[in-house]
Amino acid sequence: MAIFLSRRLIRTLVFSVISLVILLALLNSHKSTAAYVPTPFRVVNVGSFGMGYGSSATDEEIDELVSDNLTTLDKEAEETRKKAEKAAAAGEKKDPNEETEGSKALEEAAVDAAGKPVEMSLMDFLKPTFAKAGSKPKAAFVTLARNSNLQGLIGSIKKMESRFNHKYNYPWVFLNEVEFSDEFKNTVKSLCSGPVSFGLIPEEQWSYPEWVDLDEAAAGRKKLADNNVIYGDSESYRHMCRYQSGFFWRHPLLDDYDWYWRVEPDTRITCDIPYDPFQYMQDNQKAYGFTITIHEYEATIKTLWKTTKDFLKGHKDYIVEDNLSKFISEDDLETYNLCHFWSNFEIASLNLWRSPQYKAYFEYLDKSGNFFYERWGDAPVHSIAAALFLPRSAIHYFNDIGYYHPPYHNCPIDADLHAERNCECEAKSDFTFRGYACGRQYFDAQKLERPANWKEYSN
Ligand SMILES: Nc1nc2c(ncn2[C@@H]2O[C@H](COP(=O)(O)OP(=O)(O)OP(=O)(O)O)[C@@H](O)[C@H]2O)c(=O)[nH]1
Ligand SMILES: [Mg+2]
Repeated sequence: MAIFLSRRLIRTLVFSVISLVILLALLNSHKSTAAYVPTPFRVVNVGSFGMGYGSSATDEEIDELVSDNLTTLDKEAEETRKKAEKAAAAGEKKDPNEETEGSKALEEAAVDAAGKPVEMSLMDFLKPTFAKAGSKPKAAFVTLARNSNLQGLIGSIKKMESRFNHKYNYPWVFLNEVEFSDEFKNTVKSLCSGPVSFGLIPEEQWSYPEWVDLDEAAAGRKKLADNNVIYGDSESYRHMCRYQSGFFWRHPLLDDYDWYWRVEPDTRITCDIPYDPFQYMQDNQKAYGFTITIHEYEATIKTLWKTTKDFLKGHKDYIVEDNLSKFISEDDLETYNLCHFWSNFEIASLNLWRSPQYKAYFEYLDKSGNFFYERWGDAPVHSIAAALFLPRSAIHYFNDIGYYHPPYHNCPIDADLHAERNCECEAKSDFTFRGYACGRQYFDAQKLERPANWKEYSN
């Protein structure tokens, strides 16, 4: 009897343990698929457009954010980075005959033996990237900066690490047209939890191309400066915009990556990011992700739309079906409404810019010289390309990522999400539905229903 009872007891115990293990496994698998899926939107028709202005953050707000005491985290970051660099160095010693899956292979597949582009849609070009669904994305943060941006960058990196990257240890690539100082390198290395590399920009990518007339460029700068246009007289700003449009993704330090997250000085991630946005992009066939939309200063892009239309005349097939063109034009592409994704934050596919379609578009724009004669920004250039050459399903609004670039915030206006993600931004500072933003145009173009409470945050 005693033996019989204890056998029954053992069987019950074994059964309970197995059930518990199965239950835990189920819960865990549910978490891993659901974790990176941001709040879904429903698809319905939406209303009209109005004017208003977003609220600005104060200098005190920035100071308070910068002065965060993250010393323990910094040490942890440095230790993790060292480990990650060792692992990366070990990985570099791989078989040189191993087939490369990097940018070179993709670009080679897009041309024939004679170097002529093969007929291939942009989504076909991106297919090998999306075929990697489920595997860890080849991704890096990319920061273009001057040595003098160091102080502004410290806060940006600390927040990115504490809100997201300390769990993922993605690498960071810093680019500059002059050598980074030792102080710059040592400081940022001590803050990043992943491998860090520093790249020098080739001179021909940060200087005037031979077809640009320098007198005409000087006259163009004077005209914008006389009209008080921001950065109107700046040459370096123009080189920066041209570089961000046509070159950063060609830097050899990025060759092995599929994805990048652009980070600028003086920006802040203001809510926890408890999932991997790169993974979300890769697994869901997204090619371009953003947080803030805004109107461009018309004076800086007087002929951008005309030049774009001229280009499209020869490349009608580049405009894909079910694109996001309504985001950039409300009259069937007759005129540009100045809406764009604010490119100081981008989580996107490097292969989008490496595609034959985008490269041809950039070359055409560049030949006009108007990155210099006018002051074309990389934000409208990227946005127009994404809105026309990608299906709208490949463009993603990270409504759940709290982000601040002076003077505008993307801050979740959903109270539950705001609390769940530990946001430090104020929902009332959210820019999305203010008149100068383009959230309304975006939601319309994507046929998304605006959040129920959007009007409270609209002026
Ligand atoms: N290396 C280098 N980086 C630059 C230069 N000018 C701007 N950048 C970087 O390019 C990015 C965009 O420049 P910003 O000055 O922030 O331009 P912006 O965001 O339009 O304007 P702000 O409102 O001033 O932030 C930032 O990451 C800067 O650090 C430059 O001359 N050299
Ligand atoms: Mg900036």
